[in-house]
Amino acid sequence: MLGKLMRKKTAEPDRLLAEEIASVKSRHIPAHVAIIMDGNGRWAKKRNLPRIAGHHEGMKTVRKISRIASDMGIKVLTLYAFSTENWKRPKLEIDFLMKLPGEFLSTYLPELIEQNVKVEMIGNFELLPSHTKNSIQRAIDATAENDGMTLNFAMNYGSRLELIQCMQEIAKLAAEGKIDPSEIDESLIESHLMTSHLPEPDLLIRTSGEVRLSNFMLWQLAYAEFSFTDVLWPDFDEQCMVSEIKEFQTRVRRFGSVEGDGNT
Ligand code: V07
Repeated sequence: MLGKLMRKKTAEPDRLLAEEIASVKSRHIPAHVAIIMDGNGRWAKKRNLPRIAGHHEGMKTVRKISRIASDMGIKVLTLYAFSTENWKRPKLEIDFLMKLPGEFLSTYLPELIEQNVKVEMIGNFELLPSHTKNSIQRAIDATAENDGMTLNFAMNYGSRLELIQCMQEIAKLAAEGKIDPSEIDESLIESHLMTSHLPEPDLLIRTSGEVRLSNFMLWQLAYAEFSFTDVLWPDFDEQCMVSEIKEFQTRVRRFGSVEGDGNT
């Protein structure tokens, strides 16, 4: 009896969600969604828990949102997991954060493989602790042949550093006489960014009510739709993600056209 009641309680939202996914899929799906996963510390504070408890809960949200993004047919999901500024946090918190990729992957890698997800990373890989690098590299290798959704983690990523490295590479080519400065255009710059192989994000979501970019994909987000939600990342669920995509679908994308690009 109890089992039946519990099933009824959970099956109905599942069916509604499945219907919503089907309806969302019949319209234009953003190819690339980028998310700033903010509010983990605040989620923990509200519950009198240590910040690391919020980070751990946030990791479970990563799993939920990756799965539904893949179900909706999103081709690339970029998640801002650790910024170059995050090194300023207390050492114990950093140590905990650096263990999350290993924990996440030892729990969920089989599931990602089953979903045909390809794991990738942008950011300065070399400066991560070796146990973190090893976990991520193993996941990248194990999923390299997958051709479903790309789950792209921004780890030790900062957009200004990315642009500095890009400019240094291009300046070197110019100094060596391999290119002429007049050949520097958008496509050359893009080819020297960490996202050179990915489409530009169509949608940026930031959770937890902060309305800032915080050094995230400054070049790549030039034409993206932005969505800021007050929901804290650990509370951001499948329904929130579907609603974000539905909202995206109602916005008219007019970039490059004469009308309504906001600069005339
Ligand atoms: C982290 C959980 C999500 C909220 C934001 C802060 C804490 C998953 C990963 C991860 C990274 C690379 C990878 C597999 C998983 C992760 C960090 C923090 C540093 F290949 N969640 N998560 N990495 N949080």
